[in-house]
Amino acid sequence: MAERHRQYIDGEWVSGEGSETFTSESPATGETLGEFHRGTPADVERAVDAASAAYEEWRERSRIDRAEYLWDVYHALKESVDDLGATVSRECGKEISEGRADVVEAAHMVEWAAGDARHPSGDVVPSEIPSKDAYMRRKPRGVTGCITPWNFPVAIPYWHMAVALVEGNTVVFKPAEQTPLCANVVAELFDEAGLPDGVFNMVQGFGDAGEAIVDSDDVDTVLFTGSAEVGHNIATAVAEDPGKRAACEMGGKNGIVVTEKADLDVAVHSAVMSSFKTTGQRCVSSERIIVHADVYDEFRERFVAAAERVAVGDPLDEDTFMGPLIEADHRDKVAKYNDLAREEGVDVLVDRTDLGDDEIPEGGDAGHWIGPFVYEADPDAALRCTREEVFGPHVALMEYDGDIERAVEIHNDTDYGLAGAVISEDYRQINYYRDHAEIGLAYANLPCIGAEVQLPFGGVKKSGNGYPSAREVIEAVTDRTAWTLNNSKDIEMAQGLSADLSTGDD
Ligand code: UN1
Repeated sequence: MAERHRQYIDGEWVSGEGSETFTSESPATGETLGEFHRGTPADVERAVDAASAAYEEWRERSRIDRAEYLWDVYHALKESVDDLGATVSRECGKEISEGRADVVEAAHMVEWAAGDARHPSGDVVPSEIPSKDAYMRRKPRGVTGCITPWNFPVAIPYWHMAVALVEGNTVVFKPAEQTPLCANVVAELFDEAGLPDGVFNMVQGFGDAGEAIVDSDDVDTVLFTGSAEVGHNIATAVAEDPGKRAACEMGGKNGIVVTEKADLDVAVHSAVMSSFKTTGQRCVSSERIIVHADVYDEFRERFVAAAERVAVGDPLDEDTFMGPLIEADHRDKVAKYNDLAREEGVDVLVDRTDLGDDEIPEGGDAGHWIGPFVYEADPDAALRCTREEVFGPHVALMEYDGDIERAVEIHNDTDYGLAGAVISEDYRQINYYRDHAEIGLAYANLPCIGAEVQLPFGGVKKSGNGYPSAREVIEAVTDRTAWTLNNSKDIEMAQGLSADLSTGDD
């Protein structure tokens, strides 16, 4: 019988308390990729205990020493771009260049965090008193729970964990249940780097394991990337405990504005990349393209032609643009949103909901595949299909008339605020968008996917309350301390406060 993959707790691979197992299956072919012990809340408790015990020693080390372990992880990631990239594609269905990019992005994040260890940390702050030195210094917060999604099964775990570890926190990692094989490699790389026991722990499981992390009194910080619903529940639960902190990065209903001054080659290319890469399953994917009336007909014709042509197929084939959706349940959800759009009265332009047999690779389960769905919607109609995140290749074209202010008004008419783009050759329009689009990641003349790790990553409104990447993770996993030192034998107070101890007797 094939080996069952285990939990990684306190430096050991352990089966865990429960007897249940689960499997990972390729969404493209249904092939079983591995069998895993299902972690329980009791396993989370053990992992949190191990992380708490390891914390005291880990936090006493220098940042530079802690980062040394991450350089090993970085080199291992760089060497495994092809192999691990193929595993990513097999397990989550992203086409192969995206599988490799996931590993490259992970390596970049680890490189950023390890390199940052030798950069200044904190601030030197002026004081009113010449003999006082004042600083902002950082302290690690303790045990960090990292709950990560399936769509970037290698990169996002490192977004969270590389920084948390360099800053002196210990970690309990709960990866998405859809991509346990990739998570297993993430854990193996930490194990091979020789991190001290208990500094990194992983519990493979489902929502009950994630909840146990969020509810644990000994977890100080929760970093979450995933759905708006789960992120909302985590933020609400953590808010009950003022000593605990959650940084949650959730979804979007991201828009691209194509103005009358757009270069339409750039517009069509950007829109296709933003809407169909990862089969629309990025939190930054675009489901709304807002196009000026003067260029609408030409844009529509070209975008529709591209959506008809997009190659759906085997994710391991270099010619594929879109692989399958992650799960049959998710395909049902996306197909239901396509039906909903029809019920809401939109004009459907491209409907590849049901692909032909020749488009589904041999052995592929039809229940996972879907092609582009493109429709025209009235921007003033307040439709559910143009407001709710679908997380699939489901795209509304919205025609507007008027100036950039009108375009941005439509763009911002959603509860979400993660990513977006403006396509225009006019710098005034671009600057207006930059200053007024209610989003955290804004692009001009580019797709709204493909962020680099050294930039902040996160949204506003319903898209999140945190920035779980690079420098911004430092804010989440550390506490700032004001540290003031007197270099004189005299005590001098700020604000002109008297330091005279006279009692009035003499
Ligand atoms: C996500 O979709 O959850 O900006 C993350 C991007 C990637 C990360 C996406 N660097 O497209």
